[in-house]
Amino acid sequence: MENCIFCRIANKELSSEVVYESDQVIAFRDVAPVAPTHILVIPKEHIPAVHNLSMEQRNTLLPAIFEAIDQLVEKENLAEKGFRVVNNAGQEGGQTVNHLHFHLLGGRSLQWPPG
Ligand code: IU
Repeated sequence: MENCIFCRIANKELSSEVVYESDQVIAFRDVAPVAPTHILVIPKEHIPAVHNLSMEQRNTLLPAIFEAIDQLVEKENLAEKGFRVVNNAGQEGGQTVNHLHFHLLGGRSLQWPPG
C-alpha cells in the first residue's frame, strides 16, 4: 500500500535494520525500542490488523510469522530467560501503525499487566 510506512520498509524504500527475511515475512528492529531486543515481525503483504486476516492467510502467513519469531528467539538468545510476543490491534489496543505486526520483546524483565 502506497502510504503505508511498513509496506515501504518491506519494499526497502525506507531503510531499517532487517534481522530476518523470507518470501512472506520481514523483521526489523523497532526505531524506538522499549527493551534490549525489540523487533517487529510483519507480513510483506499489507494486512491492516490481525482480525483482518483471511482464513487462508491464517493458515499460511501466521506459520511463516511464527517461524520468523522462532528463529529470532534463537538468534537473540531469548529462550532461557523468556520474552514476549505482542500484537496490538486497533485504536484502543494501542495499534499506531495499521500494517499487521508482532512485537518481539526481550532482554529485560517485562511487567504485567500492560497499561
Ligand atoms: P504499535 O503496536 O502499532 O503501537 O507499534 C508500532 C511500532 O512501530 C512502534 O513500536 C514504533 O516505534 C515502531 N515504528 C518503527 O519501528 N518504525 C517506524 O518508522 C514507525 C514506527 I512510524
